[in-house]
Amino acid sequence: MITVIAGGVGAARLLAGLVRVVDPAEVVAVVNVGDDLELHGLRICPDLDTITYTLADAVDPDRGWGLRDESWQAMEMVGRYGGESWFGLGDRDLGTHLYRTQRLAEGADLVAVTEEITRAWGLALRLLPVTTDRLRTMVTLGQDDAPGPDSPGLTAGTEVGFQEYFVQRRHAVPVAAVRVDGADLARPAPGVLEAIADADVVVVAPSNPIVSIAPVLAVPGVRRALVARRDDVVAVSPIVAGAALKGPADRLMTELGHEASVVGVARLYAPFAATLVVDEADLDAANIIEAEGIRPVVAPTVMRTPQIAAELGRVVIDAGRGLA
Ligand code: FO1
Repeated sequence: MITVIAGGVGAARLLAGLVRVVDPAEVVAVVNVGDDLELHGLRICPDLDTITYTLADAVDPDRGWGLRDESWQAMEMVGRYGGESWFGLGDRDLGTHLYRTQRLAEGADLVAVTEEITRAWGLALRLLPVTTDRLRTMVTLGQDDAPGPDSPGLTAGTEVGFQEYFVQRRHAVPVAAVRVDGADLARPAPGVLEAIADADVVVVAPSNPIVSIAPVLAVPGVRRALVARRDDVVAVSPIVAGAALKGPADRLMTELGHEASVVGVARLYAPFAATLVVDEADLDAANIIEAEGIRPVVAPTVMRTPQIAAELGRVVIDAGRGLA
């Protein structure tokens, strides 16, 4: 079994590569739910849906999230009434949130509903929300020296939900702190700790270390379960040559006092991962990474094509099995 600690887009791309080199039924993704939000009375799970749509080859390739061939009539109607239309919910995507919300209201839990949705898309891999309890990544905004149209002069110290930071303000504002609301009371969903304990290899996907990976590890018991498997944990750096490939991972690391580089990622991940896969662009950092107590493996990590994603999947599995 290959267990993958997963956020959104980067994790979805790696998973799409992994399922081309191993039996998809052997893959379990433990997925972040800290990005989730309630909007229009609906429960929305961006990371679960991004992975589902990507693996079903239904995701919009340009956005990396949401469905291709989407229309936006419903949100236009909401906007017409002055309702909240800043979070882009497409008309087909809304069907997912309607179904999930109804099933949760009927008393089904998020593990069961996620299973129903992935099965409906014909996926063989298992997606597990890290918890079925409430978990919300909250972002405290820092001093914005260049207020723009996306951050209407908000004072430093304002705390907003993750999507209000990431989408509504287009993450165009500095961050002073990130916390995971509900982490202290959340319990790992059934199967999560077993998926980590029983895996041949545990993979930390190239997701945002601060707002995708950290919230998963913030659920009591999860980080400890990873530390116990450290020798078999392989992480893939989301930072390449000092920059994030998508989203604010580099800026968030800097704003929160970490080095936005593969060395900064190595320092964050060394306690629970024995191996860090970095892109060839970071070959010269290999010895510094080693000094941080984590073994570097250098390979192409920019998944421009499904073939590169599959090759990266192969590298990750071999590294986890001590073959690379
Ligand atoms: N990201 C955006 O940048 N703008 C959006 O309007 C947006 C809407 C959206 C709707 C459903 C969904 O599943 C994801 C959506 N995302 C949007 C992406 C989402 O904010 C991120 O994928 C994750 O939360 C971070 O990985």
